[in-house]
Amino acid sequence: MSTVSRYGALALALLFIAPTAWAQDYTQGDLKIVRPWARETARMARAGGAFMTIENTGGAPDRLLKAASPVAARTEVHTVIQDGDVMRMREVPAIDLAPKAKVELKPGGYHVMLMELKAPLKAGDRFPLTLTFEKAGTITVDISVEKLSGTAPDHGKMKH
Ligand SMILES: [Cu+2]
Repeated sequence: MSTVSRYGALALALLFIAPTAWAQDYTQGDLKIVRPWARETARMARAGGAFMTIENTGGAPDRLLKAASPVAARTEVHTVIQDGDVMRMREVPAIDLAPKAKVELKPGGYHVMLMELKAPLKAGDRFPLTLTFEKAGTITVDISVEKLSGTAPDHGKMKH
């Protein structure tokens, strides 16, 4: 099935569930991708972060190598490091997924950086994100854009 028709079917299915019930998990080979989401961005922001938990249920290590999305011209895999009293983002070549490990991509830590956004990400929107793993291959997940309360770092404003 093509990505386009899969998303068409997904959009149709969404008509029948309440938005608050949205919390789709995905399985790809030995990997489970739990609750993929992105933070709403400010109106003029050109970058945003996407987050999820990736669980490796298998007995062999895997790695998240890259991500891509039609909402961003460029996508990188980032971590956040503390540099004095400044938090900075760094691109990483991959995120290691050890056997039986659960790796959380979250604000202030690992994230998928959506760069050169074509439009701001608005709470309630959804968009596809394609993840490429070394062993498990490629999977497209549906990202739900959410408002983020609290003081988690705003990835659109952080230094690189
Ligand atoms: Cu980043």
